[in-house]
Amino acid sequence: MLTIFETIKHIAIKIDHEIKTEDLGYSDSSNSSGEDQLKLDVKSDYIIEEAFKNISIVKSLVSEEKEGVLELHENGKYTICYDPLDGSSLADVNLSVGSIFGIYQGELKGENLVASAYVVYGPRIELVTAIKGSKPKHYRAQEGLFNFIDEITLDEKGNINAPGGTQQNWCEYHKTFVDDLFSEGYRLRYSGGMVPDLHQILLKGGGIFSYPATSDKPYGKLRQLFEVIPFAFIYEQAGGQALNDKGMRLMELEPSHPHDTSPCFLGSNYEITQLRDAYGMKN
Ligand code: AHM
Ligand code: MG
Repeated sequence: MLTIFETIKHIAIKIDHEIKTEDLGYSDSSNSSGEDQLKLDVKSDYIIEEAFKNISIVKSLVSEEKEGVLELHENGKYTICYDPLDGSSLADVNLSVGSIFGIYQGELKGENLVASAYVVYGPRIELVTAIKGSKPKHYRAQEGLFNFIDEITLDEKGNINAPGGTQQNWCEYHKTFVDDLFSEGYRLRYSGGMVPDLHQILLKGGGIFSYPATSDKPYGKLRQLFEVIPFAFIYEQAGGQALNDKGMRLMELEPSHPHDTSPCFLGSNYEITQLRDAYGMKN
């Protein structure tokens, strides 16, 4: 796993360079969800693919930017599902973006995720890695090297509320849930990039990020293998919880297609209890 995390560090430095220098416009192509791809999406995807091509423990790759599985090494152990540049449409307004990596062993489903990592490209480059049985580790890059900062532990209760999705399309009980948190004094912190939004909650002690089912997106927006499950793992390892809208752990998701999405709620314990009450989920 160390080799994979080391490779991610090299990838992060390269993608950060592209973010700072590449043209911010669209490419001529679209991804498997039918969305137009930015040149940065295509470049980041290429950087990741090239980097893992040489790592023999990597059996295959699945990218948010591509349909299907890219087989790399027959005797490899892991499949890496990744979102090369999440929130890339925020790059042209100079907000933070990120890369997300879910490392799976065996069939592609939540319970087979063995490690995950994400990179935040902001004023600095930061990396968080997680493996089973230990707290997530937080690193910050300086002059091309990643220094270990600390292990991440979520407080039982935070004060950040990051509610995703278009409000007009929320259902009533979701509106009530979000409003009740604000009435308790929670502060709105939402950039529209899930990587910096979830990173902020992790580092500032706690709170909740939600991307619910909406009338226009009944299965949510965020993709299970590349976005939802890797972050669910990190939140659980940090002492928090991660559920879908039925109260099921996101780590129990079993996508039937690599690009399947899920409503998702990730947060510290207090906010997840509030969610269960508002949604009428069983405890
Ligand atoms: P992307 O992978 O196409 O960049 O989409 C994912 C992003 C998340 O970072 C963010 O939470 C969400 O889309 C916001 O979407 P929207 O503004 O459409 O609600
Ligand atoms: Mg994404």
